[in-house]
Amino acid sequence: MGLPDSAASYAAGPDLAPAALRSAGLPGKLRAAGLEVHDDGDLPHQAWRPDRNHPLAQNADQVTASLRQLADRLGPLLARGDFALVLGGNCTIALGVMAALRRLGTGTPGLLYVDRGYDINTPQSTTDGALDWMGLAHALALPGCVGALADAFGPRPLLQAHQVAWLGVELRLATDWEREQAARLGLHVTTSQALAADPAGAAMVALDYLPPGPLAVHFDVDVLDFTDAPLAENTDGRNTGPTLGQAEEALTQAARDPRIRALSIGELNPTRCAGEPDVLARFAGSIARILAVAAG
Ligand SMILES: [Mn+2]
Repeated sequence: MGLPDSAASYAAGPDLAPAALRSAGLPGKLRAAGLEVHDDGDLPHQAWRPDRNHPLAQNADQVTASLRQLADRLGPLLARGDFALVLGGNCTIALGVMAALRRLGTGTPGLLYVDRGYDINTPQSTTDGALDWMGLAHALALPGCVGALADAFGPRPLLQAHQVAWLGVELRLATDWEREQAARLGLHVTTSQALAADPAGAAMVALDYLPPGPLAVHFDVDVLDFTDAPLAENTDGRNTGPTLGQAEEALTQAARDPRIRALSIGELNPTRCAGEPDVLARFAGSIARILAVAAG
């Protein structure tokens, strides 16, 4: 399923990702890897525009409505036993996936959050007003978050700290607020450096921390070394972090985990690789190999 939506982003661009991944041959590569694919299509296209009435939490109502729609669409699909591949869009899509997993009622769900950032800012901790790096603050219902989004999926919090393991965080890019919250809540974090040094080992440590219920993996492509794979909206990751091949190793480890039910991909902006569009096919190939392991 695609979520061609950049309402929570810094600018338009990530809304183009589902179409770009389809054109790069993702469905065909999944089938060639032996998977049975049902393309559930896309939710409505929404391109970012400035929200001058709510500058510090831009387009929050639109984002909330779209995530509720995502959770509703994923529910029946997960209930019939399908694996969900969700193409964002931005990192807030992880909330829609976790809401759907919680509703399954098959145990406490866990989230492996593969991201260069914690994404636990709030409208009060930054002046940017982009919800894409505030998603998990809303899942955890941290002080200062937007009530409507924190309450969008039933009783808050959607997630407790013990349900999330962060993998690939670049600590020097975290805001002071994020560092304080991570320390206060004892968040389980594996750094970008540790992920690149031992991808499978780092993933195993993170997976070990998570509860026994259904597992979702969220893959923000900003975790990647941007020079190796120029895919992310955020270009901070030049010459640091795992290569696409190393990230594939880590996600393959997660794919071997019997709890896995969903993979979401966020923050891919296809205009970033206009000069080297082949990277999209390379990325699609990695995703297909990872999901083939999950299915096997
Ligand atoms: Mn992110």
